[in-house]
Amino acid sequence: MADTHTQSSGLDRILTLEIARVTERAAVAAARLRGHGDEMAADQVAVDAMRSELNRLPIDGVVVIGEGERDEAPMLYIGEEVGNREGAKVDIALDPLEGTTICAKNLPNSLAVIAIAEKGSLLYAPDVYMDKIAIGPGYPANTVALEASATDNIHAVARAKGVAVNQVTACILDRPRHARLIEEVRATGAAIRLIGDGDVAGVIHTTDPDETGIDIYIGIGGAPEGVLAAAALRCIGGQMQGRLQLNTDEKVARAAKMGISDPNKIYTMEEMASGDVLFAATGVTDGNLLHGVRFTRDAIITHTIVMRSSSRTVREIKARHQDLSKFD
Ligand code: VTB
Ligand code: MG
Ligand code: MG
Repeated sequence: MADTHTQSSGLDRILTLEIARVTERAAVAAARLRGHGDEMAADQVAVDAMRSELNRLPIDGVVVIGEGERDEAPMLYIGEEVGNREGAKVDIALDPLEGTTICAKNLPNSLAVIAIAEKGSLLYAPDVYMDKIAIGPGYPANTVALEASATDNIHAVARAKGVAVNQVTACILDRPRHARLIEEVRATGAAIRLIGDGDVAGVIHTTDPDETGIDIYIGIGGAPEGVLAAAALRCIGGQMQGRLQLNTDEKVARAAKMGISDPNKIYTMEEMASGDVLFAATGVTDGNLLHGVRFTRDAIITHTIVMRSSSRTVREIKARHQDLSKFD
C-alpha cells in the first residue's frame, strides 16, 4: 500500500528510482553495438533489454507510445501490457534507442528513454511527424509559440534572456524539409546546431543552455519523440508546443482512431503529458548532458537522468555495475 504522501501526489515515488534500471539496461545493450553501423541490431537489443527489465517493475502498464503497432513491432508495441501487473495502472511512452543512426555511427546524444504516467495522461500520438518548439525553464509564459514565425520566436528568446540575437542557438534536425526554416533562422543572426537525429535530446538540451549551448528547439520530428520530450520538460520546467502533421486522409483517420478529433490542434506541453509523470533517460553514446555507457575491465558505468513532474526533482544517477551477469 502506498503511504499517504505518495498517494496524494500521483505515482508511487519509488518508481522514480526503479525506472533507472529500465533505461540503464537498454542503454548498455545498445552501447555494445555503438559504431557497428547496424541500426536495426542496436535497436533490437535495446528493445529486448528494456522489455525484460520493464516487466519486473511493480506496475500494471500499457505501452501507449512505443515501437509501433503490434503487427509491425513484435515487442513493446502500442497496446502491449508490461510490468509485473501488480502495481498501479500506468501509461508508458518509450524509445529504447532514441537515435538508432547516431548509435550505429557512435555520434553524440543517443539515449534510452522512458516515461511513465498516470493512466490517460499522455497524448496517444500516432507515429507521424510533429512540428515542435521548445525552450527551457526561466522564461515568461508564452515566450514562444508555434504559430509565430521562427524569426519572432528567436527574437523573443533573445529579449527574454537579455542577450543579442546572435547569442541565441537553435537546435534543428538536419533535414531537407527544414531548408527554409534553417535559412530563416540564419537570417536572424542566431546560431544553429544541426543534429542528424535525436530530437528528444535536442528538446531536453534547451533546459540547460549553459551546459549544452542550446536555447531553443524548433522543427519537425517524430510525434512519439514529441510526447517523450514533453514528458521530460514537464519534470524539469520549460515550454513546449507541438502540432501533429496529419497531412493525408489516412493519417487523419489513424489519429481519429486514437482519439484525436482536431487534426490541426496545437498541443501544449501539459496537454501532451499531464498528471504525474516520471521520466528517465540513460546516455548510450556520449552527449551534451549525459555520458555514454563506459565498459571498464570490471564494471559497466551508466549515466542516467531521472525525474518526476509532481515534485520537479531531477536526479542524475551515475551507476557502477559490478555484477555484469544481469547484462548478459
Ligand atoms: C526525429 C529524430 C529521431 O526520427 O524525431 C526523427 O529525433 C524524425 O523522423 O531520432 P525522420 O528521421 O524521418 O526525419 C528519429 O530520427 C528516429 O526516431
Ligand atoms: Mg525506437
Ligand atoms: Mg526514436
